[in-house]
Amino acid sequence: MNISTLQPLGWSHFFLQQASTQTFEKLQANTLQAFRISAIHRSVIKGLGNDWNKGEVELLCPENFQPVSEHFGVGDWVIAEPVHEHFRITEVLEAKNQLERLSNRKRQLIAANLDYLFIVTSANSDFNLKRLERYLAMAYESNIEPVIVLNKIDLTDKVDDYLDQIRGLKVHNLVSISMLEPDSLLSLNHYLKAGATIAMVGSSGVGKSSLINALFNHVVELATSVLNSVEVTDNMQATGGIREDDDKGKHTTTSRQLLINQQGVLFIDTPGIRELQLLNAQEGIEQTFNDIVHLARQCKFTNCAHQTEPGCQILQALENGELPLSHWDNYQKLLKEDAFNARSAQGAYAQKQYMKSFSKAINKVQSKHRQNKGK
Ligand SMILES: Nc1nc2c(ncn2[C@@H]2O[C@H](COP(=O)(O)OP(=O)(O)OP(=O)(O)O)[C@@H](O)[C@H]2O)c(=O)[nH]1
Ligand SMILES: [Mg+2]
Ligand SMILES: [Zn+2]
Repeated sequence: MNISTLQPLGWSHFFLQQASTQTFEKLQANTLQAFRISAIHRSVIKGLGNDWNKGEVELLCPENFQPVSEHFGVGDWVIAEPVHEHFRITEVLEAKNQLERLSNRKRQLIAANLDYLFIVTSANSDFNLKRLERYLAMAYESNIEPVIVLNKIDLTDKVDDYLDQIRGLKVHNLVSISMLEPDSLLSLNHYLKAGATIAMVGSSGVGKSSLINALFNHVVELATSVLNSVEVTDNMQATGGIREDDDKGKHTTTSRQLLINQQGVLFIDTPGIRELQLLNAQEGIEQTFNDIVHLARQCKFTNCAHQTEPGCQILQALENGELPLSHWDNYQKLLKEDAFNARSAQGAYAQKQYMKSFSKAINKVQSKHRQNKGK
C-alpha cells in the first residue's frame, strides 16, 4: 500500500494509525487493502481502494458486520482481504465523524468522514426553518461544518427574505444559488477542495443531485447508477444539472453514493429525507439553540422550568418578542424527540419502560389535579 494512492479518497494517518502492526504489514504487502465505502445498496456494498481510478470493487460483508446499516455507512473506511476475485471486509475503521439519524426506529448511518455537510433547501414552498434547525443540530452533534445552500433562487424574487430568515439561525456558511445561474455556483468554490468530502442532505427535489452534477461537468460517476426515473415534477428548463443518462427530467436518488470529480472533490449524494428524526443529538440541539441555552442560564433559579417561575428570562423574552415562540417550541420538541428516539433505538424493552414511567408521571399529575379539584 502506498499512502499517496489513497490520499485523494480522504485517507490519512488518522486511519492508518488504527491498524495493528500485523494489519499494517499486510497492508504494505497488499494481502490486505483499505477501501472507502462508496455505495451500499441493499446487500451490495462497494468500495474504492488502491485501484480507485479503475472503478469500484464489490465488497463481501461477513455476518459480524450485519446489518450493514448499523456498522458502517458510505464514506467509512474498511480493511478487506482478497478472497478469490473478491474482497471480504475484516475490519471497520473508526470514523472521524458520522452522521446518524433514526429511521424505522433504528439507528441509521447517513454518511461518514465528512468535511462539510451541505444542507440543501429550495427557495419555494419546501423552505422550512424548523427543518433547517434539525439538520443543523445533526451537523453540530457530529462536529461537521454545515453549509446552508439555498437553491432554486431563480424561482423567487424574495431571496433576501429567505436569507434573512436563515441568518437568524446564526450559521457561518450560507450560499444562495441556482442551477440556471452558473455564476452563482462560484460562491461554493471555497468549500471545493481536493480530497475533501461533502455530503448533500435535504428534502427530496431540492436539487442535491443536480448540484453535484452542475458544480462540475466532469463528475466521474464511480458508483453504479441506482436511480429511478420518475415524472418531471419541477420547472427547470435547463438540463445543466441533469445526469448524462437523463434527458427527461427528474431522477430521484434511492441510495447513498460517493462520487469523485476530476478536481478531486468527493461528494456523497443521499436520498431526500421526508422528516429527519434526530438521534443522540442533545449537544447538537443545544448548539443550534444556543441563544435559548444562554437565556436560560440567566433565569433567577438554576432549576427554572420556564413555566411560571419569577425571574424567568425565557418567559420574559417570549413576552417581549425577543424569542420567537416557534423557535422555543422547536427547541423543546427536538429535545423531547431526541430523548424519545434514543430510547427507541435502544430497543423495545427500554421503550416500554420509558412509556411506563411517562404514564406514571402523567397519572401522578392527573391525580393531583383531581385531589385539588376535590378540595
Ligand atoms: N428551477 C430550478 N430547478 C432546479 C434547480 N436545481 C434543481 N432543479 C430541479 O429540481 C428537480 C429535482 O432535482 P434533483 O437534483 O433530482 O433533487 P434531489 O434533491 O437530488 O432529489 P432526491 O434525489 O429525490 O432527494 C429537478 O427537476 C431539477 O431539474 C434550480 O436551481 N432551479
Ligand atoms: Mg437526488
Ligand atoms: Zn426560566
